Amino acid sequence: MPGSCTAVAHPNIALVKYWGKRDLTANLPSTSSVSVALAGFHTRTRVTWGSDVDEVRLDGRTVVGSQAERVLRFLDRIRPGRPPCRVVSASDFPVAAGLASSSSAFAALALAATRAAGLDLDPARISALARQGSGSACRSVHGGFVLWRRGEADDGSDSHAVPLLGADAWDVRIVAVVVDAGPKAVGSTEGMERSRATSPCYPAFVEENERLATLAARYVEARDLAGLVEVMEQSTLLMQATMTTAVPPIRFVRAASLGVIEAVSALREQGVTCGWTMDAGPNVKILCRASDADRVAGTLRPLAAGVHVLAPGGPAFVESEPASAG
Ligand code: 2P0
Repeated sequence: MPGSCTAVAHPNIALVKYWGKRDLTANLPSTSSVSVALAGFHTRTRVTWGSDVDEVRLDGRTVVGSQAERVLRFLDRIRPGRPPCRVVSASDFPVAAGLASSSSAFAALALAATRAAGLDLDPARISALARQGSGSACRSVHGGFVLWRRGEADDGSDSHAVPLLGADAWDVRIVAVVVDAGPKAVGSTEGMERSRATSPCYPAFVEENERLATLAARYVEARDLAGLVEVMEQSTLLMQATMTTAVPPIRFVRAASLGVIEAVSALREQGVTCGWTMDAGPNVKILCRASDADRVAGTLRPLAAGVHVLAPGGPAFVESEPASAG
């Protein structure tokens, strides 16, 4: 059954954070999280199942070593003893956008690889599979606003994302403010494990973040922006508390990040419903109404190296049906 398939996925950003794992190999999270997919940015991945040799090309270059191994090990999970595969993947969003590409990368890979292998899995199964490549990728299988339930099962079968609200169902925007496009000092996987293992704040984060995820899902379904941004900021601050009290500490916030956060507070005092979040880096993302996005972006542009205004994006999709590779 050799075949190939191309799939496309959007990256997502967390509104309530995934930070810490209860199982390191399967990427089972300590808490549930909530996210929104970002339209306008895509990862497009073609998988050919049954090529001459294993080959992984990312953004126009053949990769080897740990980068290739991470992709190939993922394919091994789909079918142990698989034939050699060719994976060609490219993302169209600039590194300077300050957004993690692993969420869209493993969502597109999970969809393309299963279809190319002749499997037609439901979105929950594809989401659970994508999670094993990179945790946040399970959320990029669905579009719009998404809840990733932490799940209880040891095998991770109930730890996958579920859709809350479609991309077109709520007219909001994400304003991504780039203050520094440089590489991360500490990767997410290492940062969350160090926080879990050494921060005295970590147990409080886990307890409170689970409550915030439930609350955020309700605010999304009610389209309550004021409630959602309050919860989003609280989850971000709790995550940062675990980072800054880890041993040794992890500090992503820069002076420029704080300048953006203060400007967001000032906008709110002027009556604009909006809130900020940050992830494992110095850049700041603001959630606001579509009708306020130009004002928010215009206010923050002088403080930033770059500003992107993004609408909620749709689910991962297959671009071409599986075709026989001969
Ligand atoms: C999130 N982050 O919820 C959180 C908030 C970063 C900060 O998911 O180890 O690349 O591959 O499961 O998904 C980034 O971590 O980590 C992330 P792995 P991933 O979006």
